[in-house]
Amino acid sequence: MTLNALLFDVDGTLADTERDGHRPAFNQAFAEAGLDWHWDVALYGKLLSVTGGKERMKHYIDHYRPDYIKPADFDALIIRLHQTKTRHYVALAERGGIPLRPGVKRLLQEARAAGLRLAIATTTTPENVTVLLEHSLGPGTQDWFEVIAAGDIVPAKKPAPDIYFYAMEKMGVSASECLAFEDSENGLRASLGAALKTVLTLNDYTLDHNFSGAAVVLSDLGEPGAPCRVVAGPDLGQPFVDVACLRVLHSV
Ligand code: XBP
Ligand code: MG
Repeated sequence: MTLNALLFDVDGTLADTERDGHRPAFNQAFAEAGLDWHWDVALYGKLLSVTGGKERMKHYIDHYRPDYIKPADFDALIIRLHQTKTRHYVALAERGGIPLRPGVKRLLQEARAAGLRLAIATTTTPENVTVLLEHSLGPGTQDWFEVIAAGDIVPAKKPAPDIYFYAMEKMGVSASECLAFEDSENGLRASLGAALKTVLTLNDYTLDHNFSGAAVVLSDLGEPGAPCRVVAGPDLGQPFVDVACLRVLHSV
């Protein structure tokens, strides 16, 4: 089967959004609501085991704040906090405060030129994706993606494969003609659960994750002047990932 489509995760894959994007946005929302909740860099790394911002806040309360007495309208509070958090995240991304990871823009441009179809499959909120694309990839670039599958559109978030199934169904493609791009163990479980060969680019929060099953594990996608490192898997034979390299990874 030839390679026809690339499916991208967003957080940690297109950009390092978690530590300096989502985390401070959560903290701003907590402070604005007068709550004494605060997520430092290390704690946030632990909380990332739960995907989805609303789910993550509930997990924090259940596992780290036995002292907190939930109000009767706790679920509504979580929804309000998440809306405020999204507002702060969007404002940061609009200021261009969240740069793309190395090689992402180059590979997307090359993939488009090669006629590959593109989609997004992420757990984060849709507005977060569009603002990141518009301000970090460039104006109008959300149109590069045939499908932006995001957030609560599927009830079961990663590591469930549902968001990938949703994106592939919308595109009318089968897993065997696609490659997925992920950065985390939960993301990889989702993509492998959808039978997708997966290119893994790790980051500081995912260094010690289990990436068995990935087609290749890389430091990043690399650039001509800034080579990537192969952490596990086949030698690329070149310093950066391009479409030719993706076709080889897809064929084995
Ligand atoms: C991303 C997530 C998201 C973000 C926060 O995981 O789990 O919850 O951390 O975004 P993945 P929201 O990269 O595997 O898709 O607050 O909008 O959920
Ligand atoms: Mg991710």
